[in-house]
Amino acid sequence: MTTEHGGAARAGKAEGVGARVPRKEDARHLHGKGNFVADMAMPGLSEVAFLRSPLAHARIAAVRTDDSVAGCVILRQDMADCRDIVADSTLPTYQSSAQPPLAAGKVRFVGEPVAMAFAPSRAEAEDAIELIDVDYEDLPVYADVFAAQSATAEFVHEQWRDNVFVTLNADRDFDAHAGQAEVVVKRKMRLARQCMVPMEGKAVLAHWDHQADQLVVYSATQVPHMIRTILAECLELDQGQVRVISPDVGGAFGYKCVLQQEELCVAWLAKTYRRPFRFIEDRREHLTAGANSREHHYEMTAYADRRGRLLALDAHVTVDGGAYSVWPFTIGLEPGQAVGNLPGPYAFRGYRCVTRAVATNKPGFVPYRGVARTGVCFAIELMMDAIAREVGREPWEVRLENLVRPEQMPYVNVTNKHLDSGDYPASLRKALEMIDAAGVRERQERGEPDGRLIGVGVATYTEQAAHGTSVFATWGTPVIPGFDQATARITPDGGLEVRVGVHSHGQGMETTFAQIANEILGIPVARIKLLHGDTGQTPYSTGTYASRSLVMSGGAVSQACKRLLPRVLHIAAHLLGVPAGQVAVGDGRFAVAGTAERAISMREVAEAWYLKPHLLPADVDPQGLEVTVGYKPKVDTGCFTYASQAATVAVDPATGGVEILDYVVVEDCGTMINPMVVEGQTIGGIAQGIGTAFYEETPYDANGQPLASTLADYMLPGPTEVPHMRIHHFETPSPHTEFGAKGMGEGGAIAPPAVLFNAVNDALRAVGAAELAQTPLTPYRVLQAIAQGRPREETGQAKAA
Ligand code: MCN
Ligand code: SMO
Repeated sequence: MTTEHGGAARAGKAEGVGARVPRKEDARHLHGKGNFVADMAMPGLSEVAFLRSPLAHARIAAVRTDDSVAGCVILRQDMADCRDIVADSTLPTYQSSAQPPLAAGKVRFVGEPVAMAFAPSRAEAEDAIELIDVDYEDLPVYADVFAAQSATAEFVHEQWRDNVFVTLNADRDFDAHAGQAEVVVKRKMRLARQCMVPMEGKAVLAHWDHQADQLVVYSATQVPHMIRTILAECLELDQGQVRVISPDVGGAFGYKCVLQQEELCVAWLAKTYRRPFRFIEDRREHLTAGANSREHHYEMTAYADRRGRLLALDAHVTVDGGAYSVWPFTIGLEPGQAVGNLPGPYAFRGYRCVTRAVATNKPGFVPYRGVARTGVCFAIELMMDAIAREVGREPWEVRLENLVRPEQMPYVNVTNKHLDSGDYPASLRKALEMIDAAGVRERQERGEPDGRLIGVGVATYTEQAAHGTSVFATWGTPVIPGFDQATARITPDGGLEVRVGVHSHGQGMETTFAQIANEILGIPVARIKLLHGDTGQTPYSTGTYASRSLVMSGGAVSQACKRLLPRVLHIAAHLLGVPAGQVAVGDGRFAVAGTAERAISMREVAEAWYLKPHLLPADVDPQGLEVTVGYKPKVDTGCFTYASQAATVAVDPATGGVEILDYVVVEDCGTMINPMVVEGQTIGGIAQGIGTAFYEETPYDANGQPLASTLADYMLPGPTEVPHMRIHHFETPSPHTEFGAKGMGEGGAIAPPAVLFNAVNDALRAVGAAELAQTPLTPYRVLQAIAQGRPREETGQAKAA
């Protein structure tokens, strides 16, 4: 059942599930007391700098190092005991790339680390780098994904048969459904290459703990346990000899869910020299040599009836994969997500899709908030608007013809996604009401006094979240997520420690997971401590990505607390001298039902177990007040959060400038643990989506040189570009998860490019402009679109009337 509300705290839930509890983690950040890798001090610490390739594709002919720095400069050949990073998928056709910790033999992108130097300060390390001389021999550069795809020799990876990492094909009843079409609509779309630009870049500090005989790695990572696994493998250490701690992390967004080369290099230094080393990525390194994302190219053909009902879709998706496949998700993740999620919230039944990930001479492609779904939402939602134009209906009317309806739920779609619950059409109708689409149409009729053009755009999307074992198994990634575990331990004074293997780097889990525990055990949120991000203290988890932490680890927290509850009640009942069935829990106290005055505290129960065992019942559970429980949802194909977003924009036809006048969201992530956190996540995601839509691009020239190397040329949205957003919630519980909650951390970032392009294209119809379909939507491109007018040959009728 879908319930609807503005996100108010539910009655009677002071701190539990559904309450707007302020985030516990904010105080330390607001007071500058966070603990980031760059804050750490350690005696004898060496800082590391990397010599990076100035060329995109070249053979390394010779390297000469000045004698004065010989002892502190490292090349690949000095690291014989360090393995390359190999991230292979078992998908058919997959070609394997081995990424060396430092380039060996040749370089494959500008910024690829070729050597590293260490010194007491970063400045001295950079000076040492200056004293290394490398002779390069140019190789043909693949800066364009289509040129790379058709190359016949001198591939990015020389042993390959071509430059294609992997090709995925889907064909579900395409011909049968396409054959019924009355209207055929073709479009091309493209998303630019982008960086992630978290406030904190890569950061890693590693040292050898002689007492524990362990390599200890502090890394700004989302996935500490996986980093431990792969570092041990690459460095040929026992896993027991490696401890990875992810401290405070200044945003991650997917950039930090993979093993980074520099992480491996610094860990190798600490293992080899048995002393501390650190690397902090600077902004230029991030923008030029850090990972890339988002670059997808679409060629779409829609087959529809005259009402705009989509019958079949034919898509070619090309992903510019960069030079190396990243561990553990591989470059297979992006095409895998694209081919599977392109149908989005729609119910059509004919589908054909060819998706390729192609190797080019650019940094590797890394998951970024939304992972392919930002691209596929852009493609399918622009297509919906194009169909609407073709059949002469409103874009929302066409969507309402196509959205999966609530009575069809649960719905298995054309790519076998198990859409679990929700009312997609209702979310769209509500968004239209909030944005006042009818009012915008009237305004367009009247015209604006300042001569600007008004437009309205919508997009509806699904966010597959917390997809688990079976989904990753089909992608054949080196690591497949399974059960997530949580440990819950009541402390001797009646507080609670919760340990999870995921990591919170802005998502507010220190608060929301405490709310889950509070819901079950009644312990105040202030007295619940979440321990996360330290492999030495927490149960294994593949970590935080795919909006999975709440469903998976949060689900495990719920289960662990539920497991503790009867043990606590049993002791409490004994202390109260009544049968366990008569004891009720509330606010960390246990009362005998019906007698308010007979109650004891959690502290008294905990004290009995830890400090006064002579008071315990004879049949007390010897496992005590600590438990570790593993959990995954009943169905592990993921839960599907969805939302409709809508915007009104004003376009200045003289300058090409666009202003967002209004932005609304109607989202449904099932039961919300904390509506305020959900809104914060949504707003942050939308800010990033606005960046994708209007500003962000890492352009490369024909030589593979990155052209945006500072924040003056890599544009980000700031406070003045991000409008106030109005958010409305639906809550349709997922049938598969604890509390019916669905993951939602990425969702905000999925729809904005689609919403804003549709809105701008709607505004520009008045002047007969060409449709814009390439991010970022810059003023220059708006003016170009106006100048070009709409290309007629892009559309046509399938059958003569
Ligand atoms: N939540 C809730 N009720 C729900 C769903 C979620 O209260 N029904 C809360 C959760 O308890 C959690 C937060 O919302 O506090 C996000 O939960 P979830 O959707 O499980 O996502 P994850 O915690 O797994 O976070 C990962 C996701 C991803 S994949 C990216 S990318 C991303 C994102 O979250 N990166 C972020 N949000 C980010 N936010 C910040 N500040 N920084 C990042 O790097
Ligand atoms: S890009 Mo999020 O870490 O899945």
